[in-house]
Amino acid sequence: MTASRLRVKEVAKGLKGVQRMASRRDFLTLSAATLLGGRIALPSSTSIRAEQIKKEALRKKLATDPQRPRYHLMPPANWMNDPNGPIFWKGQYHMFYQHNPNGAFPESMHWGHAVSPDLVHWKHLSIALSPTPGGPDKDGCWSGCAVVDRAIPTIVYTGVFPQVQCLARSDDGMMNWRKDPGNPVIAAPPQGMETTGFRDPCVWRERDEWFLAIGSGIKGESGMVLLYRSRDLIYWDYLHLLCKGRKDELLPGNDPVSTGEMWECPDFFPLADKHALIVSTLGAGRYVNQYFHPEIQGKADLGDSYYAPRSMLDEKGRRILWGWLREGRSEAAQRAAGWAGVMSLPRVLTLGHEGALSMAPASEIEVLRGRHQRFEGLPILPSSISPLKSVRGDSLEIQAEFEPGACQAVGLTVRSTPDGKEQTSITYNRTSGNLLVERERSSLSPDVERGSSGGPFALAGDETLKLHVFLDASVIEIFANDRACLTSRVYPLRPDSLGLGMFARGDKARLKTLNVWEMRPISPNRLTA
Ligand code: DQQ
Repeated sequence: MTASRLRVKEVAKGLKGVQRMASRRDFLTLSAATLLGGRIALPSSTSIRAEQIKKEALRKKLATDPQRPRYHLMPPANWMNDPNGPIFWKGQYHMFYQHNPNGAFPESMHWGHAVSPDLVHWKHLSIALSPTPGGPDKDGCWSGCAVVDRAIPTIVYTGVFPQVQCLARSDDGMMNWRKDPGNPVIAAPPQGMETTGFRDPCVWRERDEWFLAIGSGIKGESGMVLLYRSRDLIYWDYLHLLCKGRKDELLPGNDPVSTGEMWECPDFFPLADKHALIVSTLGAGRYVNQYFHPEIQGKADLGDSYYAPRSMLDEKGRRILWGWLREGRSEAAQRAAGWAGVMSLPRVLTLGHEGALSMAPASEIEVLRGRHQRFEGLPILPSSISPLKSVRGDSLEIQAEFEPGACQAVGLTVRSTPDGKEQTSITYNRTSGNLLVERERSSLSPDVERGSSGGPFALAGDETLKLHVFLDASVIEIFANDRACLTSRVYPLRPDSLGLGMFARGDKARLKTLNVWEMRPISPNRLTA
């Protein structure tokens, strides 16, 4: 066991340590003023006005952008990626996230902050963390977690560059955050280790000690998670590897996913009588003497949009997982849109069949259900689409159960124009044993990801196919038979891409039941809060 006391005690002078609600721009202005020996250099009223006009124009554009979801959380504008430090505290759900408030591109990471009483409706709060010029996070406040230490909410995050671990605390109910003057609290990976990365701390408590798991890896080998221990969140001892991947490991079903050379955003927690570790792959296993032994591995989401998930425990004892839904269109399109990145719906984790992780949408979302329609016992003829003509919408919750019979594939078409020029299929392909979102015709735009996205999924014997689908503008989140999730992004251009239908290929199938609800937005516009 290597002991490394890594805290840098040196306290830098000047501005380091306090970082709060001021925007990065205000903060830079304040820094400049301080450096100018107390003379305050304020931006001119003309430039403030120009900035306000620009912001107002962006708000207006975003409020009516048909690609912006209406019931998923996202920042009011600009870039977002990983969920950070989700935490239930004093009756409210707090969500932080990687955020660039200066544009719809990943640069100069801040921690955005939103709060919710019910997991569904959100209020945006001031930015929690911004890079401190000259500080260990001068190039960005990267991902991490939030814990409560002796009643004080504390963020543990990665400062860059180089990648180091930092602390920030709040004394006023998570409104303002002060950085620890001794940051970084962990200044480098364990001595002698040549890592591919050293970031995204996940902290938990066991009796009177804190543990910290950090994402890392070895070049040419595998991803790994390093384990540290501390009594006070400040002085950390490196213990050992909590878990390490195996080179070119395949997931069950021979899914050709290498576990990679770097594991980002480890999320480690107890679940029923097991522990779970979520990195870029996911699994459950035993946690014995601070070592994690995976028993089952799989993908948190079969699609290509869901990434960097983080979980929280709420007051009901539920383990709730959030993920970043990345965009599926070009960087230029994202910049032009003025926003990028969406938070997934909250997913409640349980241990399912044979100890595999099972995810279900939190029941709180049902509060958004509006007009309801139900269909029952409909035959689905092969090789054509049977539209459900009375249903239209890009903001829907759908629960469908199919009897596949002898067909090769069965599923739903969503976001279809009446002429089918734009349409997306959600397909269970029995022949290939996959669940897919087929996006060949999702959008007339040349600037979007096409092709199928999905992965291995098989029904047992005469099991029915149960699809629970959430459509929200450019977001599609699918939960299948309580054991698979598939998230995708689509960007239909035509305003009439609102149709819902069903299809079977190879032979007929049958729709047992379909319930569909129009979903209410969580804010009067598309600005989330
Ligand atoms: N995003 C963060 C990193 C993390 C990555 C930077 C995962 O901390 O490893 O925005 O998406």
